[in-house]
Amino acid sequence: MINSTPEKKLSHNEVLKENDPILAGNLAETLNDPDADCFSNDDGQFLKFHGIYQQDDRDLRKTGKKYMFMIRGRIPSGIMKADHYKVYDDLATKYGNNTLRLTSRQSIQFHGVVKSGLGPLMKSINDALMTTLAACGDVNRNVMAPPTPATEPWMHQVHEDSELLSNALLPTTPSYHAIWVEGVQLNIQEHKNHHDPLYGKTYLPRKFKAAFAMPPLNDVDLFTNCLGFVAISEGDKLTGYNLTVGGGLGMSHNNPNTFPRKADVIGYLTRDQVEDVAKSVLTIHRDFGDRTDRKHARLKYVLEEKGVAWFRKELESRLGFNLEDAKPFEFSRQGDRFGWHQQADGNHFLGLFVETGRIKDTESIQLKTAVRKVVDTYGVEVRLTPSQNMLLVNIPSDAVDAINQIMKDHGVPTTHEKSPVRSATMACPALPTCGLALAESERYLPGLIDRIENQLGEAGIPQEEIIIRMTGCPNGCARPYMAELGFVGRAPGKYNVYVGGNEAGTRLNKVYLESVKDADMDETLGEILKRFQQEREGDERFGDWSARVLWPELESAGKE
Ligand code: SRM
Ligand code: SF4
Repeated sequence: MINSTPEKKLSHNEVLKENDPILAGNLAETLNDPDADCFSNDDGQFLKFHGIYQQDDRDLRKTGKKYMFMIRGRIPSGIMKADHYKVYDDLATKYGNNTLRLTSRQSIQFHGVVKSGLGPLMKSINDALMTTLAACGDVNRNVMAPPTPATEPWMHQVHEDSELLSNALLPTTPSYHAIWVEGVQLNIQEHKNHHDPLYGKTYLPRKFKAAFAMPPLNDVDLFTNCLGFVAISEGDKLTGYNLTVGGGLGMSHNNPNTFPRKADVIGYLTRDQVEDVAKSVLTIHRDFGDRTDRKHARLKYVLEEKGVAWFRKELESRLGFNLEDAKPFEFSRQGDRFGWHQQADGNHFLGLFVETGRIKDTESIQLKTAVRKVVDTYGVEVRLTPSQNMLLVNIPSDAVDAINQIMKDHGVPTTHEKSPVRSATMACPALPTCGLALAESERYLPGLIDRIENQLGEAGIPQEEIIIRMTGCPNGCARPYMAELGFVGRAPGKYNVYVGGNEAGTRLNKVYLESVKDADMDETLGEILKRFQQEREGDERFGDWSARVLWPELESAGKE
């Protein structure tokens, strides 16, 4: 079923998929052409399904387009064996810009890869038995799950379910292997009738995102996902999951048909039902999502327009069984644990704050080299967090001192008590790589945090933690709409300021000020933070104070 009407035409991407259901385009042909520095626009759409974005360096646009590629891995739950991390690290140095970009969905992106490096990089990832398939595109993306070694003895079962889901929702196109491993251009005509058992011929109307969470921790921002599983346990046993459906954050400025939406809780299922339920939710998106308008094509709009009761009925009729009602659960916090902690099995893990998710070496901090040294020497497992940070896990007690020394030698802090506000930040990449950026984000936020640290100091609350997130446009890649204080780019040097998200990640924030200029940022934020210090009740958090005090002010000013 394709959702178009005589009045509304299918979007161009739908036509592309219909005509080339194996998503091969002319990719291999262009890849093998040494004179081509880029792919056609249509092939750019197919590339996404293979985990690749064609970009150009926006800093250099004035002197002509310099094409380069962003490649995103598929790393379920953000868990990486030491050997896999080493491959990423090597490839970033050899073919990328010598940085690894940890993403807000527990993956890694390479940036700045030129076309001659694309083929070798992709082959190396596959040779190491990893993949980038479906890291982007109209398919299920990287599946998230809590990465922090916890005390619950059943955590590994959540990771097993996350991996199972990641594999079960992969598309079956033969073109990925043909292009990136064999370098062969498949004949599209011969595969015109390819019909993926799950995705059909035309895949989903838009991207689809899934996550697992373990209450009371909501480190994955569960309610921002299309599909969510909330682990429910009894005693020492994981019994099943509550199902959440219909979250998503992307919106466009001045387009009221687009908005961030929190997922609804639908019901409860047992562990053995995860795959069936996930596939049925996904096919509801496939069959009912809007294929005429890509800005209105996410599953969240189906939920918003058809309602939860309709959705549950449709889901149960596809499943052939009824879900139980959802079990009680509560989220109370999000974020990562930094520094050294003991795991339930007696080993240790080290949580490292990675500013804006960028693993790199600078003069003062050689994070890339330090992590690599630890991974090389101790073979530790690397876990990526949904807040763009990194955990080194399963470290025996007798390696702790030596690892501390390696970190110290490279200027990498292993405690983050100095600035709680900095440790709770996220920024999307934005300029110069992202083609959609309206303003800076990754390059701007660290400096803004310096200024916010000063403001907090002046307000007499230097140790205050405020969850701050910034994006260079309203698509919401660093989930700014769940932050206590969010900044969303409107134009170069101008940001909308959002307030009122909460620590549990269960409340969307609201726009408080529009188009605040960089030059006015200190005064604006200074005033808000001063008021917060004066008006907060007890140890009320910034987000809760904003929702209690600033939201009603917005309402009475008629700004809602
Ligand atoms: Fe995103 C598009 C980066 C998580 C909503 N996102 C993009 C692109 C690919 C730009 C483009 O389409 O040309 C960005 C690449 C920039 C670059 O140079 O690297 C981009 N998104 C990212 C990452 C790397 C941000 C980060 O700081 O880590 C995240 C990669 C996650 C991953 O590993 O898979 C990333 N993007 C998100 C999230 C957060 C999440 O999923 O938890 C969201 C909001 C949640 C949601 O999906 O609703 C998000 N990205 C978008 C959207 C808006 C989609 C919509 O519903 O309208 C776009 C635009 C689009 O798809 O057309 C987008
Ligand atoms: Fe690009 Fe916008 Fe996503 Fe930032 S939020 S990475 S600017 S699409």
